[in-house]
Amino acid sequence: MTGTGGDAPAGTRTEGAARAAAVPPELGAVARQTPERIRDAAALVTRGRVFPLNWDLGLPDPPILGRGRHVHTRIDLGNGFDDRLDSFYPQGSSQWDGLAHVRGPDGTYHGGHLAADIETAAGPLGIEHWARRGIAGRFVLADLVRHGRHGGDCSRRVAYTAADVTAALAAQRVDLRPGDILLLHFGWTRWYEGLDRAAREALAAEGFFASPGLAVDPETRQWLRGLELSAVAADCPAVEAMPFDMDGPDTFLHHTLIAELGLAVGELFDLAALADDCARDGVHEGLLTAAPLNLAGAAGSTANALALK
Ligand code: UVW
Repeated sequence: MTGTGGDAPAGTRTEGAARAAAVPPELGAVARQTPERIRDAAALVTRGRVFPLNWDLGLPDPPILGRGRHVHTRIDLGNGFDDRLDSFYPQGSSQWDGLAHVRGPDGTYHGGHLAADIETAAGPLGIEHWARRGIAGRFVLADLVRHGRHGGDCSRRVAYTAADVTAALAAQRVDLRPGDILLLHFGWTRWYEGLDRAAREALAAEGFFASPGLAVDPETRQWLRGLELSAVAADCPAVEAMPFDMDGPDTFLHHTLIAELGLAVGELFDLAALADDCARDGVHEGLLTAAPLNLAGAAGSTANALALK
């Protein structure tokens, strides 16, 4: 994604490095994943089932939202192989958006940090701070294919409000608790897999094409503030409904999710098998773990996420 709107306050790279060295790393809302909550989430693993949430690294194909296609070279060593990835976008497929991904409408990043603070590999908002800690907690899956309004047809912009998600969770008889990781199943990855080449190319060419996702209305933002989640992840490209207006103060939910609340935001998670399993056994909660790339100063990472039930 390019062009998040707003002008960053001035600051040089050197000033930024000095300031960044002086401020402790920010975990944002991931700090809500306390040992007690992780222990309780682990107790939800009763069947020993593991659901990898990483989509094929080569999907979407062609890449969407301005990202490029990685080139995978297998290097023949004579006695085996190594790999090389060129033009690799860690946020091209299943991904975490880190705290440096989007700044707020006032031009500052989560915690009031300035652009100069994060233009350094030693900055307080890099994804490495989550990598060094790990992401782990109770997940709750809201199945908006089975309990929503779009029936898994992801070709239109359908905006899900707080009331919609709350109703789905009530129908599934599951609650949200502080520290949780909310998973939103819109059916986008499965829908995309059913598209032909021409339809996929049309999406890639369009930029911010239509997609279901969370609404950006005041009630939904207030609901998100009150939930005290640690993360929210979805199988659609932006968690929020697309298209959106990135430049308005109240029209881009990433402002609230990342810059204000400091949530770990997951996109293009492959939730299809997990959602099918939850529908089968009626259990929409479990343990989620993820190990973001330990890449200093990065704004995002491949998801590297597993759900366990
Ligand atoms: C948005 O930020 C809207 O999408 P992405 O995280 O894929 O850049």
